[in-house]
Amino acid sequence: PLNTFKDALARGETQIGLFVGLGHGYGAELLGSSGFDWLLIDGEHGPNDLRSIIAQMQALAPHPERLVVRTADHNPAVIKQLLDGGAQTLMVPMVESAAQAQALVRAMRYAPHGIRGVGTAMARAAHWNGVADYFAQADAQMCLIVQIESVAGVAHLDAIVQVPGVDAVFIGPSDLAASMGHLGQPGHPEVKAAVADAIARIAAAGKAPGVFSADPATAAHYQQLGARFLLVGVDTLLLRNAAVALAGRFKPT
Ligand code: 3PY
Repeated sequence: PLNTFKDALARGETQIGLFVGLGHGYGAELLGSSGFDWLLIDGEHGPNDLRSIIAQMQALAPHPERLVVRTADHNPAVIKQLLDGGAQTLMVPMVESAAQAQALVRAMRYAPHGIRGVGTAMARAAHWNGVADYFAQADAQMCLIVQIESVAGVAHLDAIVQVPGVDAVFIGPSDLAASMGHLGQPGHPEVKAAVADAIARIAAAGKAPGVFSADPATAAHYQQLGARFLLVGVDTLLLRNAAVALAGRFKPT
């Protein structure tokens, strides 16, 4: 299918999303129709491997426009397997240079534009008019979101955002805070100022800025500053907090 998430980002439409950290197809299925524009299957911090990610992609098959997968790292071999399994939009953590961004763009494209190997056992082909149609369309449908979440990444942001094939830049406030010497304080004023500056620079370059905050007021603040795709919560925290609150009503401590 054509990548309507990529198109929405290119048009500057706001996309509100949720972290999916449960690592299970059943959880992804429950969230698929929960009202969020996009869902981030977290292959970086969630308890995931390739098969659990593919199970979640299958669970989200009725909502392909909502599916974004975060990789654990920059490994092109795993990127290839995720794309063959059906992912079209990837978020890649900890990008710190234009060269790293270029390598990721190439990992997501077939020759002559990249190094993606040509698989014949691809699940994705089943959703197109055959393999030839997929090969004709795939490169153009790939959507790469790079994550900026370190002092080095922020320093090289202007070069990273210019790389053709980088569709959007997502700022990771927690890692950025740690990198700035404020571990555990994504709401620290210096971190918030750095996030605001990055949002402005990404938007000025004509790319979509994105950011995470589980605090609704902070997320709304970043949205006002120009963030166009946001993660506003985490499924594991929603489940845990709802369970604690309900238990507490019957068993006050
Ligand atoms: C971070 O905040 O560092 C993240 O990667 C989550 O968005």
